[in-house]
Amino acid sequence: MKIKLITMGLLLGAVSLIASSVMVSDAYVRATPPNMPNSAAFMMVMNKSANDLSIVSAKSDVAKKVEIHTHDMVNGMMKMHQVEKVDLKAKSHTLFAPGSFHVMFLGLNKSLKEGDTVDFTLVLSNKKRLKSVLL
Ligand SMILES: [Cu+2]
Repeated sequence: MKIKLITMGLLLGAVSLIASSVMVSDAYVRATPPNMPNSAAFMMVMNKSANDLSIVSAKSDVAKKVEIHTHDMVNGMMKMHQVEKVDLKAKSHTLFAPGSFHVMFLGLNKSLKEGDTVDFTLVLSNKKRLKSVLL
């Protein structure tokens, strides 16, 4: 079902990994045709703890720059822009999805094919790191 939402590219697969009380599930990255410089990762992030947290940055070797983005409606058009953080309210989940929050990979070091492995790290406000591996 998710694949149908993606205009270009395919699901690379999904794995979830855990760092303490925050969990990532259903993570996937857009596959890219050759010469496509950018891609994005989407996922569900669950904060199972009793504390409000936030994601403050993301890191990966797959691209020169990794940013956290969201989309807003500007003059009737969806535009994406970088955000400083994504709040993860206590005992709730936050969706990274097309048209909303996403981890943006800018300047890919290679094109991403279905079946590739992409790993990236989300840095939380409590200094903990969530390592996600997309297969
Ligand atoms: Cu973006």
